[in-house]
Amino acid sequence: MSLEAVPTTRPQPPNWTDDVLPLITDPYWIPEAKRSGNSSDWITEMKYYGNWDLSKYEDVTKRVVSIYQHLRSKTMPITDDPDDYWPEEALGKIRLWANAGFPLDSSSAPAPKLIIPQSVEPPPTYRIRRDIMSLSKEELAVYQSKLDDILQVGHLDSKWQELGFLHAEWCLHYQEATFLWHRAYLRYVEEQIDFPIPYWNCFSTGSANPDSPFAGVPPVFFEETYVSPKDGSVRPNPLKYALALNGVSKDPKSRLVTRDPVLVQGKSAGAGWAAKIALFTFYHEQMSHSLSQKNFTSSNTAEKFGFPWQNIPSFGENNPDSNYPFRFDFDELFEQVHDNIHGWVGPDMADNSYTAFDPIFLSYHANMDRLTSIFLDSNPTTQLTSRYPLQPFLDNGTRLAYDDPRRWIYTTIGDMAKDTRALGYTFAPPLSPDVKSSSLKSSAALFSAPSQPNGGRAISLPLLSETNDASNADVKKRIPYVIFTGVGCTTSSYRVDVFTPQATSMVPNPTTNPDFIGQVTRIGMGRGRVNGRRGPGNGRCRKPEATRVLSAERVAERLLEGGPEAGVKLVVTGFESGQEVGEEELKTLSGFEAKVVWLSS
Ligand SMILES: [Cu+2]
Repeated sequence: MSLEAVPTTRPQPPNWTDDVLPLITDPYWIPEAKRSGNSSDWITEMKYYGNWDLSKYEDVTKRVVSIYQHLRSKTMPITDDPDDYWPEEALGKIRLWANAGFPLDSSSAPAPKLIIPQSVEPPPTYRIRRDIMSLSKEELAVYQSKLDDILQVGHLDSKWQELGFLHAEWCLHYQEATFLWHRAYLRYVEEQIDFPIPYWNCFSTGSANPDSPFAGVPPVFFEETYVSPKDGSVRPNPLKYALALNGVSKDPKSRLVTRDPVLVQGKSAGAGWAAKIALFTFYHEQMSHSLSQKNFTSSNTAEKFGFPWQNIPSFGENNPDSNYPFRFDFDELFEQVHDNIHGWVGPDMADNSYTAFDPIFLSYHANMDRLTSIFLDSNPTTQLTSRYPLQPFLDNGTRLAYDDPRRWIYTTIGDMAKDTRALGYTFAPPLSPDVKSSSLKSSAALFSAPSQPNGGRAISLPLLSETNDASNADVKKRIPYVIFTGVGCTTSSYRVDVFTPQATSMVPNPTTNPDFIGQVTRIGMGRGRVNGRRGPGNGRCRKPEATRVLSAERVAERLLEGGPEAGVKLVVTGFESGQEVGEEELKTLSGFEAKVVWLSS
């Protein structure tokens, strides 16, 4: 290692007073509004953790190597916001200052000595996925031009069409791989466009309030034009004008992707808008419920992956059936609400074969990926089936192979379950904050509170006689859940609205109808590229063994009034027809029967 750091070419090395202390007390790379607050937080934290003062010359000189190493490896500062990380330029100042013998101010004579060698490792760079609502017009235009010029969303025979089919024909659903498969997909798309996909935070507090600018799908998806950063020309907005599957939308009148008319109209839809946005009250409850679980998954795919050990509190030779319950795990509960929001956006987004042709899909999934990473960070002892291949992705989702028979070369669940920074990206915090979810740790809190190893949470389906006995003195302390079992792939998409047995109104509006319990959306896998050639049951769909769970806590009193056997009323609506599905047709489908169970809280 040479002494290149010694300031032979510079008249003055950095000194503490003019150069180093300001990095700590007035970090120039942080937006001005947050600067002094962040600075005093860093100083307070170091006083707390190490009992030394980051703003004191003596304390910093004594610990400079360790401070530099922690700053550069980004374990300091403790933050959720990648903007807080020290840039390479600021780190260089600290290094040169130390190697010059810690000059106090511009009058101190340098005393060169190598203390911190220049790093051989390149500085880590991440793509930072930002809240799409926080991007300026110019920043958005860069993203729009990538979709326009590289992916060519308006053209057949384009990368965009290939990506849409890649999702339609290879994606995994109803299993632990779902969100990690989609992580690889997003990663691959980002590699194509060399740009971090901005996320649509549908878990923001604003998204459930019809008057908030955060309600509904972000406005940029409905804008007519954008200004190309390449040549300044005004062009059709690719976030709106994307060509649907083979140029035919789920709504066959359109060549372009289509969305629910209420979302297109926005606030001018009046009462329809308010009712549509009000559904996010439920979606947020469902998301919080899934994020508050302790297990990512249980190996209920026992016949494939082994024993469902996470559900079993103690092993015995006669484990009762009730130890093998429906699952209260992150992956299934999160997929359930994920399906609802797909259905909520409408025609193309509501069908699994069509969905990835709508650019909303990318921003929507970027957010689901963000929430998945929050879950994984909050539950660092999560166990997954690490070796399961996520075809057709290779090399952490950066490349594809569609027909290579070597299963071991593909990206695996384990590859995708890593800290996203190991995969080259991270997230900036949302503009409207996430709905509070008390069990979640921010990644910053992880440093201060070592996580408990989780042994899994056993939630078993109690015997019906036990749960549905309304005379049981305990019942008031229990929470009712509406459970659908035997859920699997269907060809078409359906919306299932759930009401109390006394319901007289079948309007699915949570604010006006006290008998509305909630909604389950079943996203159809579609028929795929050629009618009839591909559909559910081609081997990518598991046996119908998933469950869907709605909390009915809000209507507990009314369910009790209805008597223990009363159950719930369902209205099933087909997405394509917009019509209620008759009983005869329902009998041919699996997973459309609900039961109410009362579980202790
Ligand atoms: Cu999805």
